[in-house]
Amino acid sequence: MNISIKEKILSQLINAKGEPVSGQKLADELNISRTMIWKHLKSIEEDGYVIEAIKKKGYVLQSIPDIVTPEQIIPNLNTKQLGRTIDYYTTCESTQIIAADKAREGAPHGTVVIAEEQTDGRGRLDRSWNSTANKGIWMSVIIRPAISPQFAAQFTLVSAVAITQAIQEVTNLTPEIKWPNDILINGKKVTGILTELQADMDIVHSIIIGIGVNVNQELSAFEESIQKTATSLKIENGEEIDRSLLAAKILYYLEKYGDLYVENGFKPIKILWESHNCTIGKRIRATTLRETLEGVALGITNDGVLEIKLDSGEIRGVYSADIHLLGKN
Ligand code: BT5
Repeated sequence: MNISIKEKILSQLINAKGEPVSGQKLADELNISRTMIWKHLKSIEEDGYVIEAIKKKGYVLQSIPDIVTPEQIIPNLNTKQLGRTIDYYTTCESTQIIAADKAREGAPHGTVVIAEEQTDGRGRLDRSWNSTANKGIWMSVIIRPAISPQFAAQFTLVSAVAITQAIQEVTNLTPEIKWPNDILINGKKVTGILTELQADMDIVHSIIIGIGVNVNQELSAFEESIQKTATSLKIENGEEIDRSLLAAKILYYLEKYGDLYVENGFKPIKILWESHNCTIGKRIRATTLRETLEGVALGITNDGVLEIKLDSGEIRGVYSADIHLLGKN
């Protein structure tokens, strides 16, 4: 892991939780002069942090900016590999496009591309994804699991479980997963996941997991066309959420469940997924690229395929679809 001196200083200030950090101690520990420490502190202040110098005691971090820079995320991070390299943008077209290029260029497992704003955020099938500046988590995670391509789609379900768990822990809200890639709160979409694959016939080179979480938006921030179907964590619980903390938690659970999946297969993930889902047992309409099916969602198979019992009694498995919940069975 390559952490810059500036990141180390910031990390110490954050970890001190409001207590002063001695300039001399920092200089000794990092083996640099007090003047260099002072220069790094100025640079940290330029990023929006407010630091107070208390005579004879040291530096106290008074406030942190609401940004999702590596300096903000990494101190909250409890992972081995995920998020250890973070490529940060104040604005970009789509983190997914940048991550795809980086993956092709050989970026290591766990590399994250994150932006404050996307001007051309993408959903599945080239749909667009509203990505208001400074209000959400718009990130793409490059992973390189040793699995064959046919199993890659299951990482959408692994990711859904991880994000649900992270949201639950940071907010106390209870999100639900709508198969395959939506996370809902009170029936409205708070998160979308876009899983893309770079592979040969029999080997996965990388999976790029695009994660969009609506965090601190007001309803008016969404385009009118989705104001009835979208929501944010702030709308649901009335509080601003620390986006860096949530991003770090998502990466933590993504690593934990990703590893669990690679080591033990889909079974343990399936159990977690089922406990958070709001699709099974419901009457649904599934629109695939080829057809529209209506019936009752019976469950997901050990491959993550959704099984639907049609009114004719026939049971059909769908690999990918848009699901409309029609209500109780
Ligand atoms: C998704 O597609 O839900 C996947 C979204 C993935 C977004 C992330 S952000 C980081 C990374 N970089 C990217 O460029 N993308 C990924 P899908 O299931 O196709 O849903 C798209 C539909 O959701 C749209 O057609 C709208 O109806 C709706 N929608 C768009 N923006 C939304 C938002 N912010 N919140 C809720 N719904 C939204």
